[in-house]
Amino acid sequence: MRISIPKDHPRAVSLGIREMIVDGLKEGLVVEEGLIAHGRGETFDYLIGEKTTPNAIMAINTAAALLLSSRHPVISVNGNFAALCGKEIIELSRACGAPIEVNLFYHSVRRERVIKSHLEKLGATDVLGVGRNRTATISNLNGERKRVDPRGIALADTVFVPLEDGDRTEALIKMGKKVIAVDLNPLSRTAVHATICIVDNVVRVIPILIQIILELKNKNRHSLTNMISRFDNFRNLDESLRLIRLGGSEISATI
Ligand code: PTJ
Repeated sequence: MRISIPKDHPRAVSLGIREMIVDGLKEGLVVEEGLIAHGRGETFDYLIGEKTTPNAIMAINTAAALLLSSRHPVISVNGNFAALCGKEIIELSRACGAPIEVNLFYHSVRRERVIKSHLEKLGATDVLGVGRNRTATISNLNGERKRVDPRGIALADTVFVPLEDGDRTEALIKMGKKVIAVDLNPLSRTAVHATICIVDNVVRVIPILIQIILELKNKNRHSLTNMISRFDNFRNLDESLRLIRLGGSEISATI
């Protein structure tokens, strides 16, 4: 039985997000290991003050520019992302014209289908990477995640990969693709290897990303390219670490 979280509870938002993951587990979207991954994310979220930092905004701006200037951007969806951002994934796909592809670390055909139908119920029309459609291969990668859809990740020049587990980002980069990651842990392999890592909670990132994409939509290619070339992923990650170190007592007093 679930107790209802009082709205004025100081940690109501964080506890609410936690419940979305637990609901996702019950619906078969999320694996048990996804709860542990979420807990790791919560820790880093606590350390950055559970808010979108100025350097995360800079990374989101650059990610929007990259998605808009890519020929074949693709949004990769795993269990946690589907549970936390179902409706927003579809809005993001529409805003930047990127297809949605399911790609799972703890792969099962059943969960692939549950995620697909969850997204379809929310309005998605063509969810890639499900069942027999996974006929292409990502080189330099072991496990089920190497099997991808030839119309999606295989063809993509840019792959958007929230809550990633590291080695796939490296493999995609080795294939010459650009990777936009969303990872609360600025020390993770994903964060370090991605073209752009947004160090923030995916729940906060996606609505801001959609809004910025809509604002940048009429910009010409030259100004988008300029925005991308000004971004330095390592410097941005360093800034996240600096804010974590600075936060200390100031953050713990507020959350
Ligand atoms: O659905 P599957 O089978 O593809 O599995 C998905 C998980 C997330 C379980 C799998 O990819 C995994 O084990 O990931 P890791 O290696 O635990 O990495 C997840 C990363 O996401 C960690 O660095 C966390 O800090 C980060 N993270 C967790 N929750 C969030 C997050 N980053 C942004 N927003 C979050 N809400």
